[in-house]
Amino acid sequence: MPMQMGFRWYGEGNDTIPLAYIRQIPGVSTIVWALHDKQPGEVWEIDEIQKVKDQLDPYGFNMDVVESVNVHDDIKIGLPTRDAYIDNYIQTIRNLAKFGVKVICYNFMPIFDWTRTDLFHPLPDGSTALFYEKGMIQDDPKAMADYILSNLDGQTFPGWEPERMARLDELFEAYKDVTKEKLWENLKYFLERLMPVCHETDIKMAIHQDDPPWDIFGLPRLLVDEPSIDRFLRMVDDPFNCLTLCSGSLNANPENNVASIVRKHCDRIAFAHVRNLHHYENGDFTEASHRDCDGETGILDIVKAYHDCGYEGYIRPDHGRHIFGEKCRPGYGLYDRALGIMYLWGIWDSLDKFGK
Ligand code: CS2
Ligand code: MN
Repeated sequence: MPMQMGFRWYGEGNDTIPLAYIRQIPGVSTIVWALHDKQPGEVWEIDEIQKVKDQLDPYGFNMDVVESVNVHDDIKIGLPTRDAYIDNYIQTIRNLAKFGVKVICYNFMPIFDWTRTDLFHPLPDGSTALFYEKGMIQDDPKAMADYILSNLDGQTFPGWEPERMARLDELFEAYKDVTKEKLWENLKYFLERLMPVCHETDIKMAIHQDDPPWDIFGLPRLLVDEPSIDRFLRMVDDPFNCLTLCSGSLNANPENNVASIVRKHCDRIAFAHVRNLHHYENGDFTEASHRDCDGETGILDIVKAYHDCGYEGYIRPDHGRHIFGEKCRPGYGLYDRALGIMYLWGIWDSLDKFGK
């Protein structure tokens, strides 16, 4: 079996891209989905999941991969209330299992999900892409949140829920004693409670790396490089404790060699995100097309590593550029991600046919 191709879709009424179009991209079998109107910590109910299934079924897509079931801040902070939120998470896992879900992608970043300083940065070819200007992320998380929220046109943006962003002061206060070691402990506590349920339901927990892979606004970030990934997998050494290996998140630090991490931990990668970054000398970076030579992430080496390892897990193109005049949510348009998929298949099929 080859890798299983997925496409992230934000749901009916919350995504500009019709499922009918996604079906026309060759080789997509999985819709990577989520209930985007849920707050972290809430149980995903059966009837709500059923609604998504009913939307996907006519197109023949499976719903094997969820991205993401977000983790409540109380779990990350380690508050006494965490147990009730973990109970809810477990109930969500059990409900998802009824629909054949196999992989849950999540992250353990304090307060924010991925962070960029420009969501529509113009590129020389006339397209736009996500951009990270290192010098701009200094000390004003509020300005950052305002900027991101003002660019959403009423669409949801995971990790930047307006309800949470309105409580930023409170959240920063709550995290003030959460050191990096404390955060590791809280992650371990969370996963150790989940593992028995994962075995029982055959669902893998697949952590996404932190994006960018370094501390921001004084908040600790854990999954940032090969040693921290090693530590994570050893810490809860269980085949259901897996990775969503994100090439772009990791390669925001150009020292990270993603292909070598693939080779080392292929059996613990449940879900692969592939995207390409172009780095500037001052540490800024922009997201580029998936084609290897358009960035420095090493897309050819990464896909070859998956192929050599006989990867049979799920994969998806990650953020794309905004091209052909498309109006879409940042990073998640149809066209560039469809091109990305064809590029990934192109590499994969050539390796299949012509060998090493
Ligand atoms: C995205 C993330 O930054 C990325 O690469 O894929 O937003 C990802 O969806 C979440 O961090 C997963 O929980
Ligand atoms: Mn990713």
